[in-house]
Amino acid sequence: MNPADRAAALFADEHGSAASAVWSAPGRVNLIGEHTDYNDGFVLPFALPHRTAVAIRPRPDRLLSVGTLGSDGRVHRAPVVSIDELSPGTTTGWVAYPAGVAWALREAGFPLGGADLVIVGEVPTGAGLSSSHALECAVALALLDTAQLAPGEPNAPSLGEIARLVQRAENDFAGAPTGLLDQTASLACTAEHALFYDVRSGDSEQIPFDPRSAGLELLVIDTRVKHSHSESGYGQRRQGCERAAELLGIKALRDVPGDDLATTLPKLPEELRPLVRHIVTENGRVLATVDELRAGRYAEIGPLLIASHTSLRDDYRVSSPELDLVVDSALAAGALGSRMIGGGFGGSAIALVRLDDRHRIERAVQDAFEGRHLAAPRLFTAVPSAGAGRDR
Ligand code: GAF
Repeated sequence: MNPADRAAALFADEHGSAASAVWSAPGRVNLIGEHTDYNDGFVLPFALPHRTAVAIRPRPDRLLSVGTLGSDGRVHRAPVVSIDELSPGTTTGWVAYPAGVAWALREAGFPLGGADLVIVGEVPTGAGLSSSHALECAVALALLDTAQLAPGEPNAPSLGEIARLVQRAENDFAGAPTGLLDQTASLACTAEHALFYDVRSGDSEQIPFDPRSAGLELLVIDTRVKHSHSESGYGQRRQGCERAAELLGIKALRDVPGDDLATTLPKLPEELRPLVRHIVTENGRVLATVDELRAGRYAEIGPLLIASHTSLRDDYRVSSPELDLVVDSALAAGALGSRMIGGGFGGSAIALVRLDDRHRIERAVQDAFEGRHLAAPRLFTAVPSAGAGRDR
């Protein structure tokens, strides 16, 4: 059963009658453009088929009751909270994500009543595939729907505005200083496309991306080493970038032209130079990848993926031994390109492979993990899929 049907069925079990709507939102893979989003740069994500669904029904008392399907097959209900009493720090654990979205919507002046929610998620958690944003985007859309403000309704906020509200929930309520990549991907991606998104201008373009049509597959390889933004060096990297921009007298590192790197870097303290080099070169790689995809030259993006990983590993220093092992073993076995994705410090990598090589490469990565006595990685083929929407 898909997560939307499951959420609808569980809602009826839990609450004795049907939900008024079910919304779902996907996890994402970022093809390239890592850590560029909070530097006003370019990203190129696509949505995964894995989704988080939220069955919802409004209630009149401004209370929020949230249940989520656990790995034990049971619905775990968090204590009921009053929407009026939500404030950062009052809620911890998984419920901070849906509660944070309600808080951000309330703060922005949206006329929310209360709601009962039942959540079913199938995006792997802690895998760098944006499970928290899938949850937050589905909750945001479901809550807006209870106020007749879902996309398509008169006076509904735009997808860009919803993405910013979700970012506020994540930054100020859940305490993770993330950028705009993941929410935008979850809300705005379409099947068989990657989303070329310019974070500064808010402009986006759907770029056809269907690896199978070129005899290729894009594998996602989850190292099963959990990553967490609030505990990781993510915030430190972000602060480093902001400091560098300030020292250079520019709004964001987006403003350093690629051909100015040689003159720009010596103006900065030694420790900030590799961060700046990564952001500037990564923005260039996004643009180059878009050019290749537009020309239908999918295999040609391989070297760009490899260069992105090298830059994330050596300059931005957000890779991990397990992510490097995936990339090295996949490339040694014939992958056309491979790199870590997402915030880093754990989570997943991708590998672009020829269909005929898939099983050999999969085996090689598994053997490499077994050889180091590491837990077996989880592998699947990523199919660019639809963004968030209403299921029922
Ligand atoms: C995480 C963050 F949530 C994104 O905003 C982005 O910065 C990404 O790491 C790195 O590109 O997924």
